[in-house]
Amino acid sequence: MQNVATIAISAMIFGNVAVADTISKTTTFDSFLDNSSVYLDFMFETADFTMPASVSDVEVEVYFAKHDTAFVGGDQFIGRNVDLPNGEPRLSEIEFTLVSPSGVSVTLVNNEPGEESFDDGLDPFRGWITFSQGAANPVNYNNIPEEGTFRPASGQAVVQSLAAFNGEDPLGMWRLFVEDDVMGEPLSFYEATLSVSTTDSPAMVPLPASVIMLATGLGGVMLAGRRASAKRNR
Ligand SMILES: [Ca+2]
Ligand SMILES: [Ca+2]
Repeated sequence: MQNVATIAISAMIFGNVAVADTISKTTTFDSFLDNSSVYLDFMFETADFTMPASVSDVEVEVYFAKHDTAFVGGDQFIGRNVDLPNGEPRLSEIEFTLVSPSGVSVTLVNNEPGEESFDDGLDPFRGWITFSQGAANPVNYNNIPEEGTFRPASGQAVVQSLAAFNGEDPLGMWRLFVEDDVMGEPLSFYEATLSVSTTDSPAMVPLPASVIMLATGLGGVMLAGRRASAKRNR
């Protein structure tokens, strides 16, 4: 019982209770890529986290469609609520790569020749996919994208993990590289959300005088208890 009280009091005095934050930022694109690429930016600042902080987990959610070319008015972008054109979508053209502020890079979906995460596929895809290292399956476990939560699958030979970001400084510009690497059959990309979780390092937190007085008073009581106990042990 006394041990429990001692731990509680030391936690109050030093304020070294671990703090975990998860901060999410969304960047909207609502345009298309076709034999082109873009970096979507996610800025994380000191005010977002309890400092000091280091990355303990990273998740990325993307909302996109991959589809055949629509020969209507030459418009290649298919809006969120517009039916996708039928035809082969060339799913193998997709790349998503997340880059941390310090330059650590994790490929979530790969389109390098011979390392494509997805098959070309027969039907267009539109949906939300969350990349999370805790997911049961890689995103390409059926060789085509499906809605849900998956681990990255950066090609047949290259396996990368979102855990590569753990321990990083969360502050600064995170960037999601989004690419469609062959002309024809565009990638309509709507938005992405990056969630960065952190843990703080144990830190000395200034406490109000009343708390310190309370702790001191309890310490006095415990000291008296120890004296009494010592006497009995003689
Ligand atoms: Ca590429
Ligand atoms: Ca294309």
